[in-house]
Amino acid sequence: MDRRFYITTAIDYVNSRPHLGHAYEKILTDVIARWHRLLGEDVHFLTGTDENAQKNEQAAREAGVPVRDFVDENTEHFKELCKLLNISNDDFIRTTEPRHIRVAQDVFRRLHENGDIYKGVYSGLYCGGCEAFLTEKELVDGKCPEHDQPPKPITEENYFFKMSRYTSRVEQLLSRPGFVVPECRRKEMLNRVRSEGLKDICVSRVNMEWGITTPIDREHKIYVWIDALSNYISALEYPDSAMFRKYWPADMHMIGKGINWFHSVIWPSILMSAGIELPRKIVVHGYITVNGQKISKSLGNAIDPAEIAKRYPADTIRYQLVRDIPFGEDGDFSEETLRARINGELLADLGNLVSRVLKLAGNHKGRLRGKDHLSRYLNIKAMQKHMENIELHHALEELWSFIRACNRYISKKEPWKLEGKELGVVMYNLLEALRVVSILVEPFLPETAGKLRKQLRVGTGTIRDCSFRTEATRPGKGEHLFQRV
Ligand code: ME8
Repeated sequence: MDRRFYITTAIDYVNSRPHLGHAYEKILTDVIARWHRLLGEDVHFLTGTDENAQKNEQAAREAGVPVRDFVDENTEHFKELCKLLNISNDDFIRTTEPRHIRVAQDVFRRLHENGDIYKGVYSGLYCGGCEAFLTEKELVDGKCPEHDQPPKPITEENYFFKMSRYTSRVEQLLSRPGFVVPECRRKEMLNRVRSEGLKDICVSRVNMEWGITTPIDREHKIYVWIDALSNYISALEYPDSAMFRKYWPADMHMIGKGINWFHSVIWPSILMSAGIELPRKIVVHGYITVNGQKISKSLGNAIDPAEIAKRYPADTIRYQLVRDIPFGEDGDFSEETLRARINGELLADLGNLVSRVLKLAGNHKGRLRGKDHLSRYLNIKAMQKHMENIELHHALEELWSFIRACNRYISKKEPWKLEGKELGVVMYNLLEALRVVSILVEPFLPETAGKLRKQLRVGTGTIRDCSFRTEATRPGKGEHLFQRV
């Protein structure tokens, strides 16, 4: 295979079960991963869990469960979520795995060997939600704006990473359009680097039982963000595996907007110090909100995606989240909108089209051939462009405009009034259209795509199979793709 494509999600804290925001990030990443498989690329898709955080330990204590059992149990829920939503990840990394611990320590050792680690006393405000020290400037009314909680003052003797050394290189990196998308997120980071520069950061913590011990001092644990970020290379068995050589640098790190600084500034600095190539792109999505408020465990308004997935097919949840939230923006989730999408675009546009076409096709025994104008309504190039720009909602709209064109074509041709060769031509165009839809819809609605292929009696395809062939395959029986809700 010619091109390889490595894409990752953030790894989730396991202080509680997953919420809809976690589901959203995995769905977005899955759509892109599946799209690149359609393009014929050799895709590696990584997700996983961030298990060494202090807040996981705290949550376990509060629950009265040994930390290891607690993180084991919650991790299962994250793995389960991936299955429920048909997430096609190739690997799932847990930061408590030996393969990760080894690499996190190796990265820390490299920073040290490069002369970028020194000991100092840190006095600052720590937000347990962010697992990060905050500056006074970042607070709103004395509270962390992400978690709506006041940070705790901490004074500790820690190891520091000389991130200040990388200010100009990181500024250069952020000056490159496309390194962070959307563009506004890149500018946000660039402006912050230009106004504040990079400060040295604390990369170890003392008096902690849970976490990865630093390779240079047994009393210290590696600061959880340094540990967590290295998952992107530990899962490839950095430094000298075939996997690492093949897939690194990552093509995309998909993350939520609250952790952009860690990915666009801190992660590149670490990689620069350790002498590792930089990722190609940081892709930043917005937040799922409920009544306009970010959902999170600490705000107590979390929606359990597993519970939603029990009541609605995974494909419909995927569709609603991708379709209704312009990529990069925040978007509200409500079951009402979900139901409207199911009854509307999914059932009325796609479901209806498929059942009409298959029913009509049953009445025609002759040949299925004779191209007319229908394929002109399909603009794959536009779809491809939108996917390249990570405007997933536009790509989906483009595909749906073709689906609607097919419905209009039926109304106009009135195939129920046709027979013989004429009917064969109309059915050929509709069946070929559906076959192409079954390919292009796969990244968004993988289960529906499978059902469609089965009804059409066609196999899986790639983008190369999206032009109309000379003759359509005779389909099987139609079944409903979606149920009205
Ligand atoms: O930040 N809507 O973990 P996390 C959409 N362990 N996305 C959301 C969201 C919401 N309401 N809330 C959170 C961490 N996210 C770290 C990451 S990566 C080396 C370490 C996103 O469980 C969030 O922005 O708090 C992040 O991308 C992911 O979910 C995991 O969040």
